[in-house]
Amino acid sequence: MRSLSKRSYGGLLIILAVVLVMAAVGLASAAEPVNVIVNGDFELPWEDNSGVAPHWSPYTNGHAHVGWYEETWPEAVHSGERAQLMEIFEVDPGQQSRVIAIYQTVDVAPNSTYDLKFYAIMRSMVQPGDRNKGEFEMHWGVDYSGQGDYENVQTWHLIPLEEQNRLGSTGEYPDDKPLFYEEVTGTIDTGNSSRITLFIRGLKKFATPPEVNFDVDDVTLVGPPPGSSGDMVEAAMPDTGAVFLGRVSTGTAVMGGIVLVVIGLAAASAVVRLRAR
Ligand SMILES: [Ca+2]
Repeated sequence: MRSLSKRSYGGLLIILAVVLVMAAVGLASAAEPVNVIVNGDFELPWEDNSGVAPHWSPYTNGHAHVGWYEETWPEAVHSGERAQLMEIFEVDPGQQSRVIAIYQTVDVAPNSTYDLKFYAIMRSMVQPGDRNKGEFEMHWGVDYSGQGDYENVQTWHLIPLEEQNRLGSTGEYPDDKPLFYEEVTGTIDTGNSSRITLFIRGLKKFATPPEVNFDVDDVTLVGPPPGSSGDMVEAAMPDTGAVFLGRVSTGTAVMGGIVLVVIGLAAASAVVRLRAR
């Protein structure tokens, strides 16, 4: 078999160099994460009388008195001057698992992982000795079709929260402890979705009299900018030749980019040396 001429060898090296530099630039410019939630701190002034913060929508499965309110009680606000308050009481006789929720549909990058974080308070009128018996719960869930359809949520993630006295520091001694927010975290893998809906819900399981309130503040969902290809890059497996999708941090991508730039430059200088001969 005829060996490669110097010229065709040089041509191959040029192509290799160009490919490597392009790959390096692509990796090194891996976009910085962004928060895709709008008005997650609930600070935009309430525009109507629905009680639901701008850019958020309400959901309930009914059969109870439910209400959404602009929370301005400083003790029940995590940041700034506002939070989202939701309440349930007067459940219809025999009804179980009544739900109140807010949701927001956002654009996301597919094949990416987003970090969800928010803060919540769950507080009831239940007597101290009867709290934290599991009558109330909070959850978050995702409609991966981005249609804002509650029925599309397949998994509800239970938020472990302490059930506090609804009246906080204004309660009757000795049940007059100030309210406190608890941090909630989770991850959302977008799969092939470029648009998803995030639901945050409160649940009252039984048709008992006590009122329950849920406060939510500072919701963030952080990941690759919508429209980007996401943070999953293809990587070759040398042993099997298989290709897998893995999450690559920006730091790793930049390091990989630097390595590829060095390899590309080495290949390019080899071309120059070959041509100089
Ligand atoms: Ca706030």
